[in-house]
Amino acid sequence: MDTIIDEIRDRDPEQHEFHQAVQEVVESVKPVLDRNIEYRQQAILRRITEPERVLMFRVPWMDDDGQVQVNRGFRVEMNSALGPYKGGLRFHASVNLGIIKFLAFEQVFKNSLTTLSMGGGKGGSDFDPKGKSDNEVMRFCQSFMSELYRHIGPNTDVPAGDIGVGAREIGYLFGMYKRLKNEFTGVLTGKSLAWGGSLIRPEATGYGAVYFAAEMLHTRGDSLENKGCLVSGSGNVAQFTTEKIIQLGGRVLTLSDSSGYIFDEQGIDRKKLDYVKELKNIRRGRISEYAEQYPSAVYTPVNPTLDHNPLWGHKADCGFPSATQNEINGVDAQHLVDNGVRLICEGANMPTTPDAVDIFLDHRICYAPGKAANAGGVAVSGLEMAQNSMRLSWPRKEVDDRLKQIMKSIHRTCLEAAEEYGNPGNYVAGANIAGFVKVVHAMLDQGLV
Ligand code: NDP
Ligand code: 2IT
Repeated sequence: MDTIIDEIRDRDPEQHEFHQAVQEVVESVKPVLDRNIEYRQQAILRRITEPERVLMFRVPWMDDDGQVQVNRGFRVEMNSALGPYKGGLRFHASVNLGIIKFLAFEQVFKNSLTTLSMGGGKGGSDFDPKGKSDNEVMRFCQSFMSELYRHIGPNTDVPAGDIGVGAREIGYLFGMYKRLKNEFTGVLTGKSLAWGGSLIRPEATGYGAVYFAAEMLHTRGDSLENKGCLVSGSGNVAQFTTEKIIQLGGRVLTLSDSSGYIFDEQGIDRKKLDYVKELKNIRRGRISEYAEQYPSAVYTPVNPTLDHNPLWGHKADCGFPSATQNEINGVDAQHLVDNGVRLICEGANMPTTPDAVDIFLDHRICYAPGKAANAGGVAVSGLEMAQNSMRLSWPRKEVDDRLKQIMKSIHRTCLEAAEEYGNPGNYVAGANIAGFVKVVHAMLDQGLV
């Protein structure tokens, strides 16, 4: 196994996030490989870590000043053993091939855990939507889709949103696909309700993460009632995580964006959350404005000279990292533990560095990795695909009930797999093993392809 990780590092030395994601999965599944000699004979690890297809393309577009801009587009089709490639698109200046590969790799196991028929993929661009006009975003999306449309389809590869891709971007992308293919199909998820979207899809990732957290606490005879919670991010996942925590009686104390964070000692209530939604989704403003609106809050800008993020230094019972990868490092994890944190539930993908994960596990914190805890988003995307295929829409309660059931079932599956392979209570081992085993069985059934 060490050889495989070395090979991956030597082959693509700059893909640090991908190495990190692979290392974690490979370490977790060692007991599975030890029990199944066939997996080694069939070179399963080599196959599962190599994308089935990688697309990279030029995305030229014209800005409002008439200047030509060129971005890079990506789609990594990682694994189709369980169904069509499925996973979001991320538009963010930091996007590169290593980040998209790590996200596509995680997506394979996450989608497997949902039990729906979805393979894993991820895409995106280093385009930064911040500060761009709606027209610029539309021209970019149209150019992006004018290449991507060749490679996707409702039974081939079904993209969705992620950082920087929300309802607006999905609309522009869908419009261009429809024009190019002359087809109205469920080729993207996260669509608006009026034209094929599913109720609860916008809420699903955040709600699902909180359902998962509630399940973890339940195993310890506890609940979210009166729990102080630190939430990072202020986008889709953070907003609906906050909404569900409030509904379940918890208190959210923080939110952030890439410029800084707010700490509101009185807690973020429904009215304040409505303000955040309007600020971030409609005005596309900055979280610093929250502290101008509500004097109970203090805004702290990002300080790049610090070796830690002060958001995680506040005393709280639960942490819900919901912004981006590697946002909790070892120093942050130690601060959280010293302050008595009981639960960390990852709304974001891989927000915790490996040394920080070790600190949580060593201290027996309830720690839920993203591929289990944030699977509610892609699960409801799967339900959107099902509704599109039937040309029907289910009521809100039906989708929410299915989401709850799926999160409960993922929670149980993680615990059972962890127990079966000698690591009881460890959700990292459980999620990786359960997700992996199902994909591997399908790969073996389907032969060497
Ligand atoms: P959004 O674009 O809606 O929000 C992202 C939030 O995180 C913003 O507040 C953004 O701040 C902040 N952020 C982004 N990059 C950074 C960074 N490098 N440093 C600090 N803050 C940052 O995205 P989502 O809420 O959809 O995604 C958040 C996380 O959840 C991601 O890790 C994503 O992969 C994951 N996820 C999303 C799912 C979904 O259904 N949307 C499903 C499962 C996981 P700013 O406004 O300054 O950019
Ligand atoms: O990381 C993720 O699971 C997502 N961004 C959602 C993917 C999807 O296809 O809904």
